[in-house]
Amino acid sequence: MQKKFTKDLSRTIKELKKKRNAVILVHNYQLPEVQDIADFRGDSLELSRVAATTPAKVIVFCGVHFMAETASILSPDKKVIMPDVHAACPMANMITAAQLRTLRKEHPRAIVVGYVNTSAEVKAELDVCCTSTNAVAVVNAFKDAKEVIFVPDKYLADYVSRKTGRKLISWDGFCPTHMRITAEDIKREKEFHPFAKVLVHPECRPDVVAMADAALSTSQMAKFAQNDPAKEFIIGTEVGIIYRLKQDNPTKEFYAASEAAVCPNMKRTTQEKVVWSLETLKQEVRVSDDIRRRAKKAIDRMLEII
Ligand code: CIZ
Ligand code: SF4
Repeated sequence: MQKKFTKDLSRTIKELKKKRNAVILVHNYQLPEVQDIADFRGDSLELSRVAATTPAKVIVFCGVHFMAETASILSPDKKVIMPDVHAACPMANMITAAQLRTLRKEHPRAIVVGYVNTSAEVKAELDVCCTSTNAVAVVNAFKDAKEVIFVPDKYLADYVSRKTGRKLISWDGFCPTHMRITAEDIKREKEFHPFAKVLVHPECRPDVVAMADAALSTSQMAKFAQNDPAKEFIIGTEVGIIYRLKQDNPTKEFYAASEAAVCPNMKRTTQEKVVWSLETLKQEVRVSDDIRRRAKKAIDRMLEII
């Protein structure tokens, strides 16, 4: 019964998509039922780039709020809607534009680098944006800077600092989902699966990152899993990506480092909500022109570096 219902919904979604000239963009951490109706799956930057180039007029963004904002910043002429606009990123909400302005005042000579997991208002205060894929390259591009501020993720800052050999002025932000993955988890999974490679996200705690074979963004994990000869992988990031990894690599095995690494905000979006958003064209995510222009500068500067 449940299966038939899901099938009907996906057919409805297909019809509505056509009617609305819409494209469905789905983040790697979304529920399987949402991944199943994706036109594109990826990380936030990959999806924003699709948003900017697609001929569709409506973007249904299945992810969290800052991601939909980023898509809207890069494609202001399109209507970006979220099936659940309350899907927020707690890490992005750990720093405000006013707090960042104060930090900048305390370090007037610093270059301000900000993770993509920030609100549009915070992006408008940055010199340059970065993602977990390119954070090291972005910081390396400012060799002459006397000081570098890196917000909001203290663990990603720690990882970048180690990789670049630079001291960074960081903020006390973190991802509550990646925090749940512990060194104990990695140790246990390695005992269960001694031949598996350990891939973790750099949002993980430093002791977890230190035990990994590689620290990678989700887009990098997807590529690594496809290209590496290993047949088994322990995955230290939000568990949603495992569904995609298994689909992309049916002959390989993927084990969650911790089943507790679930982002409740990423799980708010469902097929029912996608139907509702396509029917009503809600909830629209828009960024005011002034914020958009300033935030776009920080994103464009990143895109010039990578
Ligand atoms: O940028 C993204 O999509 C995030 C936050 C995670 C990742 O590494 O893909
Ligand atoms: Fe934010 Fe963490 Fe959820 Fe990603 S997994 S959206 S960083 S809370």
